[in-house]
Amino acid sequence: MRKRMFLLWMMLGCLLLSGCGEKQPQATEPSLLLGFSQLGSESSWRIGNTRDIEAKAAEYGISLMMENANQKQENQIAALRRFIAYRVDVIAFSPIVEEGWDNVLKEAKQAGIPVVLVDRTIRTESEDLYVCLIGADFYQEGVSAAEYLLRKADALGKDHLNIVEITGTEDSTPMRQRHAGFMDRIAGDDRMRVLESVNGDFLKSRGAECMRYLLEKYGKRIDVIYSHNDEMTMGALPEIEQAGFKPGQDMVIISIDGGQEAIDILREGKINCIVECTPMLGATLMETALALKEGRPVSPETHPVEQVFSDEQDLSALAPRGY
Ligand code: GYE
Repeated sequence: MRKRMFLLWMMLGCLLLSGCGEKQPQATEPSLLLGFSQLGSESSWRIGNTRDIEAKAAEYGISLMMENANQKQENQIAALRRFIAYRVDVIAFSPIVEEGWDNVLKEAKQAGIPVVLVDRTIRTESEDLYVCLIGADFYQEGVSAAEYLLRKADALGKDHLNIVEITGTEDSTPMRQRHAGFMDRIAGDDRMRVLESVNGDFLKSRGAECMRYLLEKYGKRIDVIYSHNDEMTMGALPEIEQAGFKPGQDMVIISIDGGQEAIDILREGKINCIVECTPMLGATLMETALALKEGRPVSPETHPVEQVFSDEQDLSALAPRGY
């Protein structure tokens, strides 16, 4: 793959250097060149998303320039600038945070290259700096997590539940909206009390650190852990066990994503509920890129259909998750 990418970049470089930047109608020319800036590899969700985009680009015969920003916004901005310099047909990116994109997006607009947001959204001065968003409804995911908890509280007959929240990357769309949806939905139910929200940056190691801190501070007062992704949940679980508690029994564990490893842990009973967030956005991205290249209209927002997996269901027949 790397070798193929390298050759492609070399070919493009030669074309630019020889003053032939304009695409020539050659038999070997790909139908569409898509530049995609992935934000990092922080989770199995992200790795699944990267693989899906690569696989779908190959399936659709779309030439993909993929760059991984390793969790740094400045790397993403640099990648977008390279895509503009290479005059790709379409730029797509998964913005690590919501703010700080206006300048580079204005450059893309001036170059006449349409921009598609994948997975997360941004805040801009003007909405016309990008064409559309393909990603999950994170607010609804937060609402679904809260609705599971309300049902669980009924089932347990509890009149009081202390909640701790481990959130994703600060200022990212899933962090903001998963928090907001959850808080809005539990508001007004006086059984629910949030002790503290801490930032785990969507990382397993940070999930463990956050959990250690929360256990030291609140110990057995914690009834519920709401974690914004599976990775942080999997970091937190061993900490809970080491502190002498049984996750899934002494503490209700709610997670988001639904990768295979977490689903297996849910089946073991150590996680109570996982709200699905699918990383399989590649096909919609390829369809969108082709439509943009051909000047067809695209829908401004596309959300994948998502489910909730929990200890309320029989999950024995659930198909392999693929991420
Ligand atoms: O939930 C998390 C990943 O933006 C939906 O980012 C994505 C989130 C996903 O790191 O695992």
